[in-house]
Amino acid sequence: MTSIPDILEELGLSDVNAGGGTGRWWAAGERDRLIESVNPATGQPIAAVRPCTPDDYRRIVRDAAEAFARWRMVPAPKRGECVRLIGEALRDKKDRLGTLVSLEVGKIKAEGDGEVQEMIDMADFAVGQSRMLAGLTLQSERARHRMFEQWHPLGPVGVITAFNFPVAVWAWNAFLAAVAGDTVVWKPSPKAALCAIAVQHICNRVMEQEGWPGIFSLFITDRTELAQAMVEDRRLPLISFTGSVPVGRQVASTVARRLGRTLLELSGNNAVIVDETADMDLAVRAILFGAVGTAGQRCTTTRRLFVQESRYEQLIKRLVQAYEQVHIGDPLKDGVLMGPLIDRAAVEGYRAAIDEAKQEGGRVLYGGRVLEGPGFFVEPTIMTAKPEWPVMQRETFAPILYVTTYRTLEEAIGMQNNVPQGLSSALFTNHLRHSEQFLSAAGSDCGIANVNLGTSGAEIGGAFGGEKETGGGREAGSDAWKAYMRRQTNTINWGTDLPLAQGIRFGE
Ligand code: UN1
Repeated sequence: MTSIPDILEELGLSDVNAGGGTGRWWAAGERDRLIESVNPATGQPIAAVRPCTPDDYRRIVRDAAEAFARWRMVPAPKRGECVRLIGEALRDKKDRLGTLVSLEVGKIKAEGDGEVQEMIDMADFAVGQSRMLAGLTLQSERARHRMFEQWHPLGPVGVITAFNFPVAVWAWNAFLAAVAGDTVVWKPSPKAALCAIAVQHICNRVMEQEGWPGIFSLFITDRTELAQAMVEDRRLPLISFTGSVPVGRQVASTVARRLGRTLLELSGNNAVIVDETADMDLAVRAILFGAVGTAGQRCTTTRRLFVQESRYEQLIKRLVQAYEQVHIGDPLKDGVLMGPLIDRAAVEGYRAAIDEAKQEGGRVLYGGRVLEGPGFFVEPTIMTAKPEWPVMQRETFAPILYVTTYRTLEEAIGMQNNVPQGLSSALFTNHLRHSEQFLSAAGSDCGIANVNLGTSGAEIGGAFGGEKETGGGREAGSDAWKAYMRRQTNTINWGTDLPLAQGIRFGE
């Protein structure tokens, strides 16, 4: 494998002086404090990054606001052309950037590369969207009046992302925002600062070549008060936040206080239902990917499994066999399916959830142990559990799958919906009526509902997001672009009279 310094250099992080596995990122920023980027597979630092100061923050937002004043007047298809070139640059760097994602957050290489592919797909989507930021023409009730709507750029927007999708989630937001005419201030997770710096470099090199510096900017901090300043900042009309429910609640109330807009992608607690007619091969593969993929650290991870009681024995037997084949280890090694959790705290969260479920009376059917040695590795785990237990009601960001049996589909859908979160859901069935029931108004209450495929691994073409405590936001495909623009209703009177709406006569 190429060394860490090589990878950093090839990604244009030449300022990172990485020697012996440890490096430093010397940018503007706090002189005396560094944020260490740690490889979760070894527990060793990769590089250290200087966080932004309050002064840096003020400058970043001032510049983003100034750049917005110019960018909003560039025709949208021209903005799309910049994003097209960014997509090309990402294609060129896919392998290297995918490796950096693996190194910094512990995803297996296929998933690190997959995340970069998700950025590329998003760039392509945004390029097309740049010619389709269309408003409606509406029918005026007044003669010789034309009524229509237009979508205008919104402003500099704030994007706060989590460690688990350190590059793709920014792209969902940033590429749509950019074609919409917004500038983007990105606060990445401090646990994935290198990925953010690398992406920022790749994109900004393109933007500078095209004569558009300052459209994307990066604000790295691990200080709550600085993140809070960003969320409170009236110059950012939209804050897009991906993370936990407790932090999302704070973001939402802070932004609501200034009557700004939020786009929230918060916790999921996603379930798979396997009915009596399900194709077991499909179900087992989908559950394995959904529950074990990314070491259970996706917001779409399968955390709950409801099995029709007649299929329970068979499904558990096959799942355990599949889990036994999962190689855990260095995420960059061929054949490894599960890398580490992000840090020690995540390992403690895993341990605590398993202990709590055991105390309630849950049985471990597979796994359940923290692995010795360097790095933050755990076993993927299957446990029996009851849906009302608090541990099954909340999202633990780890590969723990809770299993419960059911008799009727109504019962299964009821249990599935009876949690505070509402992101993703899936039913495995060959029964037409079950499928329709699951997708009906009385079916799954989630933002994503799938039949015969799992809860995770959504493609970017659909709107991504969920209901209830998941926050209600929609990102990526469909009409998610509207969140980054302001709608204006326009009426033009081309007549010589001034008829009033609702037939009102005034002073005539
Ligand atoms: C996330 O975990 O924050 O659907 C996003 C998926 C990915 C995105 C997950 N495309 O699993």
